[in-house]
Amino acid sequence: MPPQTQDPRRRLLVRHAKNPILSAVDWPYFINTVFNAGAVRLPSGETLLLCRVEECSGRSHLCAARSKDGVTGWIIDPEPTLLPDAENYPEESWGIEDPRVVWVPELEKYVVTYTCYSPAGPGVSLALTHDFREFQRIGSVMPPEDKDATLLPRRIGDRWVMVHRPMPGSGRANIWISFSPDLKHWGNHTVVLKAKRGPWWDATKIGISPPLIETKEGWLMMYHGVKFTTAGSIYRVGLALLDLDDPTKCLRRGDNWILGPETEYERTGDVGSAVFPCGFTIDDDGDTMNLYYGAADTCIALARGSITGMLDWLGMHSTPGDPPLE
Ligand code: BMA
Repeated sequence: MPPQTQDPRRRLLVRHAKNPILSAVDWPYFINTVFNAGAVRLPSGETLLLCRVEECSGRSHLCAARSKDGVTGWIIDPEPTLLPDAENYPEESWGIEDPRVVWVPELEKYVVTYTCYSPAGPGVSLALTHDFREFQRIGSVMPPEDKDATLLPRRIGDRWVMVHRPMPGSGRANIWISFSPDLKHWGNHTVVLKAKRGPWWDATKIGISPPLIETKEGWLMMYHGVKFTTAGSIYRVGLALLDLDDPTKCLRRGDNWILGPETEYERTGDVGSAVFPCGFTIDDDGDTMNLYYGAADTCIALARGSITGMLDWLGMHSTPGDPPLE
């Protein structure tokens, strides 16, 4: 067995020394936990995290935190930024969760995909914003049970593309892609990546993590896998590459996870053994990724890595296409 320092995963994502970078004690109002944040770099150069905040009722809302260096000095909205609107959107009556944010040049707006939660179950909703102060809701676009959704930042052909994770009765949850002419009406639903079986880290339940990254080689997709064990679930993150022109086609799927719960703040919390990235920013070099992830459903942590490094790793540690289930 090679020493851990030889493990190629170690070089892909490096945890920040100041982790966790945000937790409930930092909040200007009383909350239970803060985790699973969408992330963008604003035109000012600031990093904005749109965080999932869990209230002491157990329901969640979204709150924006801004920082000059993306690590320290966070200025957090003094009140919730986006609250569930159960009156007009009953699908949000149990809260809103896990936002992913993409800048869409054609719309000159950020599109937020988030989980709307109600007695009917979790579904997918969309909202548009240009400043993270005013939001224009498109409403629910995927009925329960469905979650873990992100929009591609541009149309392919003339259709918008959404990656998401419906939850069928069988319990095996795969990643799907759907298409829309107008962001509201979605169809041509296609499975793009299937959950594996048996001992794999990504058996039974998978879903996207942050938004996809457009590279020359394809859409780089970080996705989470859930391993069920007798001691509970373990949430980890791995990589796949989708075809640029036809993202329903998986070009490569990594064998191993690249980020899993290891540290105290990832292993211990409201939901232990969970790392759950929903957003990243990219530095001026166009290659260094700052990946923001929820740790143990309790706080937000940061890991940095190189996109080129991830593509190189995928080239060496993956199987072409989406391998068969067995
Ligand atoms: C998933 C989502 C995430 C959560 C994770 C671990 O199903 O609901 O919001 O972080 O479980 O509890």
